Amino acid sequence: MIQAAGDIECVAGGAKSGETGYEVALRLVSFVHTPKGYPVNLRRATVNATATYAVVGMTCGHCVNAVSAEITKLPGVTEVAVDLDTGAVKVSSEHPLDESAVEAAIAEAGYAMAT
Ligand SMILES: [Cu+2]
Repeated sequence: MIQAAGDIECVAGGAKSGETGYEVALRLVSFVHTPKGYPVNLRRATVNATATYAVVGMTCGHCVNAVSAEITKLPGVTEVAVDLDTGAVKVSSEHPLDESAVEAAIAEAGYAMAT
C-alpha cells in the first residue's frame, strides 16, 4: 500500500537512470509499506518487461483512461503510463507482451497503434 504521494515523488526524484528505474523504484516503495509478506511481495514487484507503444487519436483524459483500462486487462500487465501529449503508452508487465494483443486492446478502446 502506498501511504503518501510524497513517498513516490521522493524516490522517483532520486532515480536518474531512466524511466525503467523510475518504474522499479515506484513499485519497491509501494511494497516497502506492505506490513506482511514483505519478501514475497518484493520478489513479485520486479518489472520484467517494459515497452512503449505509440497510440494515435487520444485527445483527453477520457481517452487515456479508456486505453489504460483495456491494456490493464491483459494478463501480466502491472502498470500503464500514458503521455497524452506524445501518445506514448508505456506498459510494464511481468513478462514480455505479444504486441498484437496490445494493439487489439488499444483497438478495443477505440484507438490505433501508430504504424
Ligand atoms: Cu478523449
